[in-house]
Amino acid sequence: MNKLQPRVRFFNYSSVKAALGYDDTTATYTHSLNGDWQFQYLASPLDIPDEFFTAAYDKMQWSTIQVPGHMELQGYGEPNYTNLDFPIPADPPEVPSKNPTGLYYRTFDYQQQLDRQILRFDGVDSFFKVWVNGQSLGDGHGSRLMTEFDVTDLLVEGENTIAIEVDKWSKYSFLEDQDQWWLSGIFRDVTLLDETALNDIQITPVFKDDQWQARIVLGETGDHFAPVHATIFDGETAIINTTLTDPETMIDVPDAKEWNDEEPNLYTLVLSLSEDGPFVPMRFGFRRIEMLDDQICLNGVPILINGVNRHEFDPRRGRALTREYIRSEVTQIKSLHINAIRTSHYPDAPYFYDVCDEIGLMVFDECDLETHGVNGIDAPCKDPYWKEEFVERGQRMVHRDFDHPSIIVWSLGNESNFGPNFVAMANAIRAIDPSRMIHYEPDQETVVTDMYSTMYTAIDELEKRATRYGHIKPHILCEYDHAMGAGPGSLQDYQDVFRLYPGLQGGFIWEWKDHGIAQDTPTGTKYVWGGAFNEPVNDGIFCIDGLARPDRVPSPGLVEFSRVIQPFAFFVAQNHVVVRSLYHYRTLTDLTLRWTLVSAGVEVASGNEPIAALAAGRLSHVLTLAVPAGSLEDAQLTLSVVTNEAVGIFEKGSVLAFDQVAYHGVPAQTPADVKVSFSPSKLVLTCNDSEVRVDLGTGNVAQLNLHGTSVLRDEMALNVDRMPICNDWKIMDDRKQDHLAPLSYRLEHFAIAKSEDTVMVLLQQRVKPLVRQWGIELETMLWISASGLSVQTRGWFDGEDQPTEVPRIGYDLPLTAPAEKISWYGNGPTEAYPDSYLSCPIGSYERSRAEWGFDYVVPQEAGNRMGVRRASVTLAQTQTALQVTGAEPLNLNVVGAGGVTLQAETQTDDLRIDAKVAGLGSNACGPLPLERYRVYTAPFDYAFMLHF
Ligand code: IPT
Repeated sequence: MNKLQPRVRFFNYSSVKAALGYDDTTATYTHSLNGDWQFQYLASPLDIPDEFFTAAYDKMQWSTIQVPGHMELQGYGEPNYTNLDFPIPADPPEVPSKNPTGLYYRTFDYQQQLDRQILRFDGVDSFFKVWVNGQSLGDGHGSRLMTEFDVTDLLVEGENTIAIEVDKWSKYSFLEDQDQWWLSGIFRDVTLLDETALNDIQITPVFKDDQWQARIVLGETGDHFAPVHATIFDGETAIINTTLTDPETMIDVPDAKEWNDEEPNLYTLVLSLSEDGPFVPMRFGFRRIEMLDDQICLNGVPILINGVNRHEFDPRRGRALTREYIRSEVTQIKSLHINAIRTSHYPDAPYFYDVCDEIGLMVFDECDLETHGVNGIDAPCKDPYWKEEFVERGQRMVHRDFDHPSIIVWSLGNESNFGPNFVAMANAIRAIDPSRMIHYEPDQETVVTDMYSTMYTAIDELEKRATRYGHIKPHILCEYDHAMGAGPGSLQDYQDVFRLYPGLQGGFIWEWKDHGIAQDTPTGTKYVWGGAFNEPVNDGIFCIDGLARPDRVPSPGLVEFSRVIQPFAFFVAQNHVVVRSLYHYRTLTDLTLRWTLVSAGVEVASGNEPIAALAAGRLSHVLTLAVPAGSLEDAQLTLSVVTNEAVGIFEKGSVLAFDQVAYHGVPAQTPADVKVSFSPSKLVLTCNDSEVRVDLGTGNVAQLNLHGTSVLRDEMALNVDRMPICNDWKIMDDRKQDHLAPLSYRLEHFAIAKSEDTVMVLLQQRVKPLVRQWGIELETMLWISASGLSVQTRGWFDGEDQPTEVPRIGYDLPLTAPAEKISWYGNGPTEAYPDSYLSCPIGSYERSRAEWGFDYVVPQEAGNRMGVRRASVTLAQTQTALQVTGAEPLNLNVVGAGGVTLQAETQTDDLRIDAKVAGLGSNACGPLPLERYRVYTAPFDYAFMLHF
């Protein structure tokens, strides 16, 4: 009867100024009951002495305990770590009669200030009963949810008493089986609040007709709605002043600045029933979450979650976190470029969301619900007995946290199977708040959820799912790259697929930090895991599986994660650099590119280049680094983006991103005049008297004109097939099924960066075979400068039916005239393949077309040259020399048009520049090439240059 319906968490302040300060620890009408309480620890609730029930508290024996805090971390009982097992019989809803129980008691002085008084518990684990001045107030549960009681009729002026019984185990424990230490007690704030009739505040930002509005829904106690003064502040400035005469009002907010995780603009609504106060502030932000083109979008932009799962944990205080701890931890997370947090697996302390709102993190707010240890056929989610409890847990979370802009998704819980109680819970959540999306991983068919969610999915499996055609919901990895001990590996590989596939919108690493409990020893602090307290059932080191140590020292894996998700990407060719912003919203001005060139460990040159204002997702200009001409041995170019001014939490001089690339040198600079022009179907790039044309349909280089001579007969395109050799015959039927050739090409996206003498074109292409569903995502950078056309390509195979191997990966250049003469520096003089090249030492060689490929009696693939550093191919007729160099040794071949054996009579050739070429084997009668000589459909990258 005294228990309040779920509502938002708010405070009354005595002045507008104090309200805008938003520090509830100083709110006049707020009386903290935190601090030392009298305490008695019992083995069971059956042992509670009569004096407790008769309020004869001074006749009882008391020790003390700190509130907030856990009993087990203050000498009462011991922590127990389990992942999914219950350390009690899995016999819901029954709990053992031996059930550690804490009795809490204190007095407090109180003078009435406002109409009604509320007693608020932010977190008590797991079940409690309360008495005020000896009168029973009721009970509470839902360990990480807020419980409030109306105590107006129970308080007296002057001294009051409050007594609380906390049971460690309750039937609700079966819904709170999260992978963490079992720690009980009053572990979050206890507060007495003076309030007016104002009872609830829900603010929903609404974007309509290009205009932001705030929908304000207020709750009041009593039968009539009393008008409420409402002022919206932008910082300290009142921008809207009005009186709300209805429980629901729409307020237009012209020119509202949007909230996003990069630019977390906040507004404060200050409400009061009377002009003299008290004043209730509520922060909010203008942002919208919607599904556009099957992607979750924040303010119209698809999100990419680079997040962590975060448990609340302090190695000395458990889940009883101080505000300082929360702020410093969340700030640390933000400083590492992490942009999202899943509150695994329960709603966090309220202050956490204030910090996320303020510094900009996207939050998946997860309900306090995990039934891992009892997830069988009679899992609680399927049992009507638990239905109401499921629904209420959802409602309590959503009501408490309704106004936080950082929360973009409600998560129904973790690992609790799927069934009708979740359907009811999701419906109840949508009824309160249709403005956010719903997540719940075990809902694998997305019956109630807005997104697919999986855990620890392998990258190839993700690619398969991502490339399924048809309109499907997006995919989020609610947990991936388990960070236990050394590792996790493949962070960049995950990042690559997140960035490649629109349907993959990122994920949350499991998990942010180890939960080792601190123990002081004569030699210093050590951190212990499950079993350290001789728990008969425990899961050992599974709680030591974070990116950071318990003391928040970043592991190498965390440093790596931060590097992988850094907000800038670098593209480099020789001494030309393009920086790309990977931010989604913010434009950054005042950035510097800092660079250092080191050869054999010795610095050769360094410098700073200003980067002009860089909008989200955009490329910078081509920045040219002043390095001396000539080639360098064993050289690395290290680049970083540094802030010239403070940006959010980053101070002036912060390194926001860095990269290092191998550097081979630059030729003496010749003046170049580079121009870019478009026709509807072509992009034309000219440099002095040479020209490169890119087809805007396929994304391939369609023409290369060297000083007035066209060298391409057709598009230069990536291919993966070669003419079969005799040793392929047993696998040819399978290979035909893969339809390796011909391939088709589609340009998906391109961007251009330019300077006076250099242009870079970034191309994203989709390459597909006929018939099949597999494909290659290709990202290619074309650089055009006085030196020539530099091609840098990265590719990822995908699709459910993708072949596991191909005979080669590389570009075919259909030549306008036969290759009359080829000279090269590399393995030679004859053909060489990875499993057959010892007779071909590296050297400088020259061969005519007729001498190029071995004339096998049965026509087949022939002629590959390996280890090629540089080559020159002279075309017949024009005598144009097409010069090729590779940053790394290349494969080079001249074949008949379309890849057939060179023939004297056809005289139409293709030049092949391959990243990878498969070995030969002897499978005509013997085995296939050894594994190490095969070309697998793994991601690849390579680069070469065609000189002007
Ligand atoms: C997954 C849990 O969701 C998470 O809480 C944690 O326990 C993690 O495992 C292991 O550290 S569930 C697992 C069955 C994949």
